[in-house]
Amino acid sequence: MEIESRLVEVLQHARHVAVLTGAGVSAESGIPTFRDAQTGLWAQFSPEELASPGAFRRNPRLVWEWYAWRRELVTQATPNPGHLALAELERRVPRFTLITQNVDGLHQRAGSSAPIELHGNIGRVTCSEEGTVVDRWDTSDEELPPRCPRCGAYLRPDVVWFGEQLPEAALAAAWDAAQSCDLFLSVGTSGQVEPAATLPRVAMQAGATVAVINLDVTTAARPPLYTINAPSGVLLPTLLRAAWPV
Ligand code: BV8
Repeated sequence: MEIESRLVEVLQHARHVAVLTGAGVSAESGIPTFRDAQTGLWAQFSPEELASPGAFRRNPRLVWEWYAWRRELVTQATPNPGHLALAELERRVPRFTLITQNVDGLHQRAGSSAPIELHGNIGRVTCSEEGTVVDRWDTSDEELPPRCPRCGAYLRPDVVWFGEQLPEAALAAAWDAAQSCDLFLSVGTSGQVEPAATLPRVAMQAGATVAVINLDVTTAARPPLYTINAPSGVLLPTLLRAAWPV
């Protein structure tokens, strides 16, 4: 796969690389992307219907079980070469910021040191009233969702639902990185969900080179914008090897 030499040069000389990842980066780990997360049992629901406070209020058990199903998928999954390439990239450049929309924790398992989790992490559970993380709860009784051992409210996944605010510090750190980086990679995201989808534009307006790596990218590109139609698990290792041949 041929990568534009200009982009490789920008990467080799970049002071600060920022990367935004979406569900496409975990697709090659066998985790359905958000748009096709609805397979089989869940086909009759749309993510926006299940990933919202309203859905949890109306049917807490259904929402809890959807996340339990996805948590199981994530536990079975392993980081793919795209995740591993991003963990290596962090070691190759002077300053690196990884911003992820994914809630699967695969970047951490691949060795990325401090990904900014804009939408939370499905591996964590919080009290739906107190907002604090709950590590252990009573699994003896059948009731789902389980209840907070402190206040008795339902437990919920520690993810940001549609209509909920993103964690302020995470969003601010992501915005800062987009404004100060000299190379911004947007990888495996359809760019449908705000405010994450605005980050590549913030980087472009701040003068960064932006590369969009996706399977269905269509925009016509000319520097400082690059678009590459390729699976991230193939493209990212290829990009690293082009910049830093072993
Ligand atoms: C907010 C966690 C302020 C949960 C997620 C009306 C009312 C209320 C809100 C809104 C509204 N209109 C707009 C909004 C804002 C809303 C929004 O953007 N809605 C969209 C649907 C229009 N945003 C919010 O609500 C956010 N909060 O704005 O607060 C506010 C508050 C109240 C009212 C207004 C504003 C919160 C958004 C966070 C939602 N939570 N996840 C969970 O996971 O269950 S979002 C979830 O969907 C993911 O985290 C991810 O961000 C998103 C999916 O996007 P992608 O990651 O891009 O995945 P997708 O499947 O779409 O695309 C995959 C791509 O990869 C594809 O392009 C594919 O081609 C490519 N690909 C596939 N395989 C590969 C590949 N690429 C490379 N290699 C491969 N192998």
